[in-house]
Amino acid sequence: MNNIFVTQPTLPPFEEMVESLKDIWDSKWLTNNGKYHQIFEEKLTQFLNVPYISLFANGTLALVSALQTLRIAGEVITTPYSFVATTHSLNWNGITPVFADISPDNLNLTPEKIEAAITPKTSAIMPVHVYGNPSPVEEIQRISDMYGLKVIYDAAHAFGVDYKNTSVLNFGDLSVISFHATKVFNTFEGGAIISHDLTTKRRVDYLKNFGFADEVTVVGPGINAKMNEFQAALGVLQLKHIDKAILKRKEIDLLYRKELLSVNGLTFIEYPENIKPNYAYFPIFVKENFPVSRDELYNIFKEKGIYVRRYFHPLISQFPTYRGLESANKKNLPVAEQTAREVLCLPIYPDLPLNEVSRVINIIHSISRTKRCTNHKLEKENV
Ligand code: T4K
Repeated sequence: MNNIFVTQPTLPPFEEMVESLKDIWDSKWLTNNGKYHQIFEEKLTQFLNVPYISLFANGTLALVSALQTLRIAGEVITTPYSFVATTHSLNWNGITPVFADISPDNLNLTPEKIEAAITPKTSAIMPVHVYGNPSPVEEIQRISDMYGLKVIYDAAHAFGVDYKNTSVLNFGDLSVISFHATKVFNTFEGGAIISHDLTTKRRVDYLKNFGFADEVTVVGPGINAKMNEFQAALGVLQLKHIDKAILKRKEIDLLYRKELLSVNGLTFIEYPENIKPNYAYFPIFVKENFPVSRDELYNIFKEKGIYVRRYFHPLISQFPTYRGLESANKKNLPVAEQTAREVLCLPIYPDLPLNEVSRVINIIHSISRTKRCTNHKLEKENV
């Protein structure tokens, strides 16, 4: 049997990339706003229907640079239920992260908890559209207007997601996306910042290029976070195939939803009607009344060569770098704590055959038919 991963990168036909590579080789222009960089930036701006995009070497450097762009300092309110890069980007800027709890409905920061976490030192909010599910963008805007805070969305998961018929990337002061190999849209590594006016885009572009505004002017402590021509050329090709890739994800998502709906002790997130999802992840939540615990289910899959993942366990607030913070206290984050204990992300990617999805589903069905043991251990003979 084949190994199955939580995700696998989608790639364009190899021959298409060879053509682009030949072109890059011939041109000898490899990075620093080259031809493919310019083409990709323009095509991506149109595809995502956003005002301005600045391409980056990866999403983490884009997050770090977004905070620099807006000169964010002091405290930033953020979610513990994310990939660790979200909080690390604050740390790299000398900012104190303040964790707030998430909503059980969409696993994003809740407006009430954000508001309750504001102090005189708060300068911004960094919410995450976790799994591509939009944060409560209108309420967050209301809070930011009222308290004079900036909003930088970590939209690493939200490529192609619409909210009320507009890209979810159009909300907040800046949004950051990731094109890492494991994402819905990849350029091997890569990322971007979405900004709403040309002045801000220019500042982002200076900062990702060491702060150079021209040959002799450095406007700030910039970094090298530029996307190279290889990544950009791949991005241009990926755009031709992305719609089909998202449709294939949708097919898998629907199959899981249909087949797992009736399983006692498992839940999953419903998509609200006013969004167009990208089907980036398929998280399930293993409740107390499922015959095995989340970790036992994880190990059963692993033994069968199915490498599911516990995104996002442990919570960022539990890592040694952050667990000493007052806001990292488990009592402050009950929903995030419970979600991190229950979550398991099932495999979902365009090249995953439906019969393999059925294999995953059948394993869950056969476990769900076993009796729950008092110590939450699987009665192995029944599986
Ligand atoms: N903010 C959020 C909310 C994020 O989720 C992320 C990244 C970021 C910010 C930062 O963006 P980047 O700087 O990465 O652009 C993975 C990714 O490395 C990371 O990009 C992603 N989030 C996170 C959710 O997942 P790992 O440590 O779980 O990846 P890894 O290497 O274990 O890969 C997972 C599975 O994917 C493997 O079991 C097999 C498959 N895989 C992976 C790679 C790299 C492949 O099939 N091919 C590959 O090339 O973090």
